[in-house]
Amino acid sequence: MEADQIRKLLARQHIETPSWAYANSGTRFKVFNQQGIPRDAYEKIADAAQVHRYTGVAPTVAIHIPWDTVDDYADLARFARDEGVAIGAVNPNTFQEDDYRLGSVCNPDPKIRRKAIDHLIECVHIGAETGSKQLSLWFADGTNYPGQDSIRDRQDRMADALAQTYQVMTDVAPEMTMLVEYKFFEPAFYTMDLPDWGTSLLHCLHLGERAKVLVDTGHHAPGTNIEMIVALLLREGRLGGFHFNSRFYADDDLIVGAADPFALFRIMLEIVQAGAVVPSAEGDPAADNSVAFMLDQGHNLEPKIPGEIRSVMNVQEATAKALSVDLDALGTARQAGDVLGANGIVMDAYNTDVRPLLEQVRTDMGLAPDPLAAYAASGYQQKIIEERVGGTAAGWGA
Ligand code: RM4
Ligand code: MN
Ligand code: MN
Repeated sequence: MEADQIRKLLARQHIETPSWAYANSGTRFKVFNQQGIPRDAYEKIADAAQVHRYTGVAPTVAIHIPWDTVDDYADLARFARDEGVAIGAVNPNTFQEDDYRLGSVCNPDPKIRRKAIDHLIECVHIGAETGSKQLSLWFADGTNYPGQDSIRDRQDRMADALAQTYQVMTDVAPEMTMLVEYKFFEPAFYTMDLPDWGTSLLHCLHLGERAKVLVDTGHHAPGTNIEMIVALLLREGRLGGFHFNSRFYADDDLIVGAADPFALFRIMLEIVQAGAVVPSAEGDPAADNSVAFMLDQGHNLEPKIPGEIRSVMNVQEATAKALSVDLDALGTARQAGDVLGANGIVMDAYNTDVRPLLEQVRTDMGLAPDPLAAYAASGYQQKIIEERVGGTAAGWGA
């Protein structure tokens, strides 16, 4: 691909940040409190807007309900617009109440299932009100012991809950896509009701075209070849999006591209080869094969806004490297059975320093070439530390 074409694609890439990345986070051992943390959804969006201001490619922010509950969602969407961003994926939360001890939509008790499904439907309405394009579903549902519950009945309950929600989405939010996330273990350890991409895909196939799989890069067993999953889902038109983060061991939710930038590059290369870096037909959701790039991370030790800026830059660097692969030469080498040649072409691109290219992209967009330095010089961090005194800092309740 020509350099100016690469720069154009990079300028159009869209990487969503999560509202929860700006809140206090930690592990089950300790949540560390930082200064200047947002107290509500409005302040989280203001912080997310900073990431977009300095990177130019993070124009939406995902919300998590009830963490981001507000009285007036239209007002929240208006506020986001004034800040230069928009509301991204709406993430229901069915994992933090005592009622959900035995699961939410897969719970054996129909009353609890009803409550959980109603919450999913509430989130569809919030999506419609805020102009969100995605309903992003992750379930903590599962069992801890053999015999605890019927694996098959739980699948039926999952299918029913998804179908009810999909129906409402079709009725009231025609622009939304349902993203179905999976996770191989945790919090349940014997079975998770959506443990892998195959299970998510099976449910999506039953639902309809606007149900797609969400790949959270931290939700696989160590050593899983994630780009293989990505290639298969892209081939079926069912890769809805990513939750990017990086992991050393489990669901670490650390900065994307930190633990294994090569894996991130390999994933992006599959997306580049499928032509799915940016929407193929803007305005026409049916013809759109692009995937939603979303971050799902927490910054337990490092400051939040710079942590998100770094993460966006890491995704950009992996994308730039993947776009730099000479696909014509790669095709020729593959056809000729030139194993070393083909691998060499991919590795050459991976080993290219794309930082000057990205600086150029930012300069072309009217931005400072170094987003982290520009943010540090802006004084925003000091301002929120001074202003956000009193109230309750947002965060995990650990
Ligand atoms: C889960 C999953 C979800 C995210 C929550 C906070 O492990 O990754 O996507 O919303 O964590
Ligand atoms: Mn996730
Ligand atoms: Mn996760």
